[in-house]
Parts: sequence; C-alpha cells; structure tokens
Amino acid sequence: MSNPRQLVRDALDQAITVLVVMHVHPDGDTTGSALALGHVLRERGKTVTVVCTDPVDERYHYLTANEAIVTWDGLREGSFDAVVTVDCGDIRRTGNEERVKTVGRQLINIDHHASNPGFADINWIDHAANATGVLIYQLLQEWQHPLSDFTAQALYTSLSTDTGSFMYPSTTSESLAIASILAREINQLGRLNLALWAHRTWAETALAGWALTHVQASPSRRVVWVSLPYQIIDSLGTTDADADAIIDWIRPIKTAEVAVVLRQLEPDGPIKVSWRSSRFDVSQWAQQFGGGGHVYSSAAIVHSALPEAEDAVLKHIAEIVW
Ligand SMILES: [Mn+2]
Repeated sequence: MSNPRQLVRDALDQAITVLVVMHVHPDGDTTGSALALGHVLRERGKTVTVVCTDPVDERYHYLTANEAIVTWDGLREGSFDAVVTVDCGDIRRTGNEERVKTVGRQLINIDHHASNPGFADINWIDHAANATGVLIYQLLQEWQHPLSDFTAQALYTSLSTDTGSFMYPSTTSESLAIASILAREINQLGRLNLALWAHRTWAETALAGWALTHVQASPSRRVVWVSLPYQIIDSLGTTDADADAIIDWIRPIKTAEVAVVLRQLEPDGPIKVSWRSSRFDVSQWAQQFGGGGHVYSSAAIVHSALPEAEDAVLKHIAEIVW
C-alpha cells in the first residue's frame, strides 16, 4: 500500500502537463510551494503552468520576477494531465472551484491545514507539517531531486512565513532542520531574510498605530482583540497583506492566550475574523463560523455588521476563556 507522498510522486511522474494551483490572497507558503514545485517539475521535463486568482505581493518579487503566474482566464477544460493544489485548505480557496475540477484529468491536493476535507483524487494532507513547503521538500527527497538556489529560496520562504520566522509555538525541530539544509543552498540568506521580514509598508505601520490604540482585552487580558472598520483600512491605503499583518502586532502581548482581529473587507461588507492562540484549538472555533485553518491559527468570513460579528465571536470565546 502506497502512502500519499508516493501516490503524488507516481502521479506526477506519469503526467506530462501539470497545473499548479495557488490559493486566493496568496501568502508566502502557497507562493513558495507552488513556485518550488513548478520549478522542480520543469527540471524533471514536465510542462508546467502555475495559476493564481490574485496577484502575488511584491515582497516575494525575488521568486516571481522570472516565473510566470497566470490567471484562470484561458485555461481550457481537460488540458492538463494533473492539477495540483498547494496550501489550499478547501477547494473554494483555489478561487475557481468549477474550473479546478475540470481543467485536468487528475486532481492532487497537497496541504497542511487540519480542516482540509480531502477534496481531490489524491489527498496528501499532513497537519503536523509547519508549512506546505515541508511537504514539497519531502517530495524532492522522494525523487532525490537536487536543490537549486531558487527552489531552496522558495521553500525557505514557505517555512519562514508560515512559522513567523520560526517563532510560532507550533514550530518544530524538523522545520529548523529543513531550514538549515535549505540555507546551505541559498547564496544570499541575509538578503532573503531582509526581504521576508523587513518589508513593512508605511500603510501597515499607520494601520498598526491605529490598531494598537484601539486594541481591547478581557478582564484577565487573556483575550485581546481589535476590530478594523473598512473606512479606516481604506483611508490609510492598506493592502490585504498590510491588514493581515495586524494580528502579529497584538498576538505577542504577554498575557494573551487568544488574539482576534476582525476586519471589514468592504463598505458594509463581510468581516474576516482571524484567531491566533498559544493553547486553544482555534481551527474548531473558526469552523463554527464557517471557516477553518490550523490548530493555533485560523480564520473565517462572517456575513454581518462589524459590531454584531464582534459580539458573536467574543461571546463564543468567553464561554472558554475570558
Ligand atoms: Mn500554509
């Protein structure tokens, strides 16, 4: 009986044309995983296309500068032997649920989200992995495929971003060991770390200033949260990536066992709720609001006004910790 990693290896060995699918609002993990996998498959003689619904943040320009990432327009039905989703916790995260099922002959799902339901023909889901990039690294080992500078940078990007620069409580010794192996192949590790972690925009800084003066806490300060109205986000000119970073400004508060950011995505529009915790399984909490994610890091989209969303989310938390 083959394990999922071997099934993925065999399926990709047999494919000639491969589509690699990133998730919407791409982060460092989906970007690094997709571009590393795409690069390696090309080195192995495959014809590879990488697709993403949304543009990749310019902070990852060192990966995207020479790699084409296409949008779904123009991808025809049945044109790929294999379609591989990377870091997509559910099929909606691909941004094109219909097309992802029909664009190829076989669907492969490589992911590390605890809430992934296994939506593909072959599902390789390992929630013990700190990043999907860890699984791509294991796939390279399965093939005994050599690491290039580019592949190492892409996988290091996955690992570094999904572990908060190897600082999140879920960070494992395996991640650090893999990072060390990747670092050996990277010519300019210092520059890569700067690109990853000294990229704070002026807009994020301004939004963080607003957030830090509006952060609230439960009486014990074990729960901290901030709600970001669309009007504030818009007036400061922040991007999605800027706003997503706000949780990392309140999560490290010493007393905080739970940190929550509620962000209004559009004027009078839905609310993105992000949970982080150092001790509670917040993927379960997010699932109660129709979302999902990891044990210590999850999110959901809530369709209500900001004060109502805040009420519902805090009420739910207060039953457990306050
Ligand atoms: Mn990830």
